[in-house]
Amino acid sequence: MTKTLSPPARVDIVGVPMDLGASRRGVDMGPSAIRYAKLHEKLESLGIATIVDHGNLHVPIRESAAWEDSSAKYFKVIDEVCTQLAAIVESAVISGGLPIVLGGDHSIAMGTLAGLTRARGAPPGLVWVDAHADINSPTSSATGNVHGMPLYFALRNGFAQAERTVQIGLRDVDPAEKQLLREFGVTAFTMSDIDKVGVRQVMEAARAIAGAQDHPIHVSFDMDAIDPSEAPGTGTPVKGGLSYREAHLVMEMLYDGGQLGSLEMVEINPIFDDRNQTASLAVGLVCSALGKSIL
Ligand SMILES: [Mn+2]
Repeated sequence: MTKTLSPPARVDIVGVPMDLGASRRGVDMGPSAIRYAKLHEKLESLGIATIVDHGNLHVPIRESAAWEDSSAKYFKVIDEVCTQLAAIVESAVISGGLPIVLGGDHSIAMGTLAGLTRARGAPPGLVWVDAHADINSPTSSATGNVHGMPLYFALRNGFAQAERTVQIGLRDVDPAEKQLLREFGVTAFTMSDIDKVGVRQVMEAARAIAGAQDHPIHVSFDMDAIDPSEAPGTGTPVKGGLSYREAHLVMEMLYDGGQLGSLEMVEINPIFDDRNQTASLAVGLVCSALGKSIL
């Protein structure tokens, strides 16, 4: 490693209390849970000089929002919030900040990726850490839940490029999604791949693919990628996920690569959590991605 690395000088935090993309409610409390887990204090302790917290975006509540379309429920409302999120992310990047987006369900990734793409004129390299592929289209989705579709829309709308998109941690993928992953040409490392070669080799490949041509890398981290024994506070838990240390190694290796440009932590559901441990883990992972090391 020849690069001299240091934590970013400025980060821009924005919370998106969105739960319209999911069936199980409660992820709208994710941004509060992450802040209560001392996000600010821990970022300060890394030596980050400027921490700008934009607060939470306004997200209409389910009781007053309309479904409109059962193949992509609440899409219009979600899209409106994503437009606001994109504007904040775009201006944060232009101001020299590293955006940290706090979810909320994973549908908000559409807004984050749109903002990053507008700010830089090209989509970021994308490392998508998740138990699920989130690449359903409204026609392939069995549920109509938009949090299962953000990668589909990001790829289709040009806010992500398949050849620089890597998924890590998959273990629950719909048959139609397998087809869509192949059609788009997204690289996917399943939990089985991690079992066979380990996180280190997977992350070396992921950095090479997502970080090709020196593009900044965005990590979109769904907490359900982690094993439910470590991250119980999530709406769609699946057994056999990343261990505590594997999850940290993913983030540490993104920092070591020197190309991390933004991150989002999504799908934290305090209703299912145990004493806020999932949000605390999310804060620890953010710190690992931004340069916290053991020694
Ligand atoms: Mn997801």
